[in-house]
Amino acid sequence: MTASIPRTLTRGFDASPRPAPPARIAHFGLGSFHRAHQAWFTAHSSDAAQWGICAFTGRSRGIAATLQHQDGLYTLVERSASGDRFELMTNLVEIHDGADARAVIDVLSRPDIVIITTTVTEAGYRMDLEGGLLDGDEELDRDISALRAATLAEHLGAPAIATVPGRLLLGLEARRRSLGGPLSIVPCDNLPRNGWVLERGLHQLAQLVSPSLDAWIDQNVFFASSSVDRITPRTTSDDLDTVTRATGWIDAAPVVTEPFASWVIAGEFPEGRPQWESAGALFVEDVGPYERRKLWLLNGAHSLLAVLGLAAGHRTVAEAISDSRCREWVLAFWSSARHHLSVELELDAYCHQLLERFANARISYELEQIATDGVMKLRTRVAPVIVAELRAGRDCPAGAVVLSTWVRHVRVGGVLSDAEAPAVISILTTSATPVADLVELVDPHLREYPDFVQRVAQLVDELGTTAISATLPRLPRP
Ligand code: CS2
Repeated sequence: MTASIPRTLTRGFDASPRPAPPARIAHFGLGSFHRAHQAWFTAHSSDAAQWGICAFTGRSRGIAATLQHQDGLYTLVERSASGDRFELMTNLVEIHDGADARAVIDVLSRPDIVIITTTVTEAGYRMDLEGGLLDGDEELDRDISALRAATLAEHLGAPAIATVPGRLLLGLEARRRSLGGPLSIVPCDNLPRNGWVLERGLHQLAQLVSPSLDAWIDQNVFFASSSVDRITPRTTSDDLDTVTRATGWIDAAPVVTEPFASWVIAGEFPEGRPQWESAGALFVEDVGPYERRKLWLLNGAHSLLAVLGLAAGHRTVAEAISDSRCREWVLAFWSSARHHLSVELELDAYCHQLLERFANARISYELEQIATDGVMKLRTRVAPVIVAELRAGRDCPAGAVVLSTWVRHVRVGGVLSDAEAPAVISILTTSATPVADLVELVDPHLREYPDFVQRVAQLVDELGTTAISATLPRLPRP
């Protein structure tokens, strides 16, 4: 008897019928998180057969060719502390390079496409937390000029557009011209008030590009806000082998994720949407309380572990949370955050579950991955807790420790991959008061609390330039 040779995934790779659902959702930012989260919720909705996804790549463009080769099919590996579950995902029906302007125009012109989702990282929106477009963003400025020219022309052509807001605007102009009708946009990044921010930012951009497009967006585009959650590490080559061994097929692009998944959404979908609630999504009037709980407790702890854990020589979240020093600081940060979170949201159970999720050592979630874009992440996940505590007349020791360790890191260890690295470098090379300026870069509100800034500066001095694993501060004992 000969063992059967594993075959590469395609819709017809074995005898099972795998019809592609009709394309009705466009997604920007085809990374692992999208495939573990929004695609999973859509695939598990009761009307999944009606909702196919056309996805555009973001920063990792190579994935387009790989997934096209597999007809959009991929394996989702749900990795719990005790084992793996394998699911074949079939609802990605078109994959495009995000830089392909003709594809953006074509997809968004189709009236059947009624929802856009985005996972483009917090920095990818090129907006501040009030939805203001970033000053001096050269790529965005080039996109504005290209979009102005394109919207004035009789045919849109295929302008080279580099930024996500620029691509969204190009697609919306195409839709306006094609009379494609209204649609809803659901941002799915860890940005506070993400729908509101994107709405304001896109309107500003549209005003600079074409006032009539801006008016059309006002009438036809519905912005939802959403809080997303599923810890999804980078796929490794071992994961590819694991999939083949367990399933008998070859998948060049599987996604590994934890069993937990949550999606809280507020918004209008006048042209319909998948029954995401049948897959466990929660529809609410106001995402705010859920968003703060998730951003501060999960993401705040993640960023804290990234800063302190890397300093202590750890590689993954599971390693860092098992270090009692890191764990104590997480608990201290949570105590501060919980003063400002709704008690109705079962915070004890939520934190307990988080500790279990973080401790799942079979999920190898790299601290370096979380440390990316640290300035924006500290601003949205950690600084609001510090500011809220200081405003309430309380201290936030965990906040001071994480900021000082981060400052020490960028001064001594170099800036990690960060969209705001130019601002950090400028402070480091020109400022007479670098600690205060770095703290202020993270959150200008902290300027109002000189004693706190002074304490961060003092901690930075104490940390010095020695290897931190030896000096990572301990939580003071009462
Ligand atoms: C993480 C998040 O990398 C990071 O910044 O904190 O990606 C986190 O894993 C997800 O938000 C979990 O839902």
